[in-house]
Amino acid sequence: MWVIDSHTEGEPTRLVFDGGPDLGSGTMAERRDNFAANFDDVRRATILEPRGHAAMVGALLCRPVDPTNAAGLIFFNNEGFLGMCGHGAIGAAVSLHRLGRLAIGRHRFETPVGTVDIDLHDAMTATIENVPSYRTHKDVAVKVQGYGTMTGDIAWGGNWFFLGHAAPCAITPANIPQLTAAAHMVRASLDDPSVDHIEFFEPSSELGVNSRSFVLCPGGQYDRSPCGTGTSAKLACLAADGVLAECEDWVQESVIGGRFTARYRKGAGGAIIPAITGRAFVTARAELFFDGDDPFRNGL
Ligand code: PYC
Repeated sequence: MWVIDSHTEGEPTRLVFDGGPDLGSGTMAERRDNFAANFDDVRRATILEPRGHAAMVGALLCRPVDPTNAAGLIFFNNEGFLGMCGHGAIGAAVSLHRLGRLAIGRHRFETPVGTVDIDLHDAMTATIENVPSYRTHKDVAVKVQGYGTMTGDIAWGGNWFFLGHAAPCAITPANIPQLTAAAHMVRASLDDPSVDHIEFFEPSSELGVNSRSFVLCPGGQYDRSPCGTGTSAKLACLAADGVLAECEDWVQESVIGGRFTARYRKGAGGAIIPAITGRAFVTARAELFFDGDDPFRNGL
């Protein structure tokens, strides 16, 4: 299997560009279901130790259903599969460009939750125009053992998010263990298991940055990037509250200081179409081996 690794604002993506499982010719959602049902050992072997690590996000490059689209992408992590992945789509675009398979310019990627536009500006910078994003619940009060009642919104940005109005402590790298523990407790306290990403926000002290966030991903890892789908969910809430105008920039910073610049245009039925700009850097290109005698060949 051939992979190319990158990080987008600190968050890793491993793009499988050759030698991945044959998932047939259905939609990306059908192929994702086939992947989950029949090739979960491939998911694990590709990104877990000893070849990867728990924070790694995988992206399987697929032939698109619509030949006018650039590619299909199926995103996966240490625990399972993602609907969309903003940092992963930016990483995939930059990596495909490095491989000579994607020109600078505008393209479309098919994902399990819809087709997204990607504008590759240069060899490291891309804007992803995400799937329609929207808030479903405002000011949900959640009783969280050890933390009292925490309130937040629930929104879709290509994955489901609970967006806490307040953080349990300052959003700093030193507090990542406490933030992770609190976000785990929030997730365990929510009624809806499909809401599997938890975000906390605080205002940023950096000039030109609107907000700093902490994002817990479904596999228990924190997002090193500001999270493309999470920023999309945030924009959906800001738009619904009338505090961010169409086309106005919103700069979202991650707990480790990575930044996305985001904006939205209005979509159908009250949804917004978020656009997220960020940078990715290619870190490696490798052939992965799976030795039949290796007791840990399917990952740890
Ligand atoms: O950037 O959308 C994102 C994302 C989801 C999970 C990790 N990153």
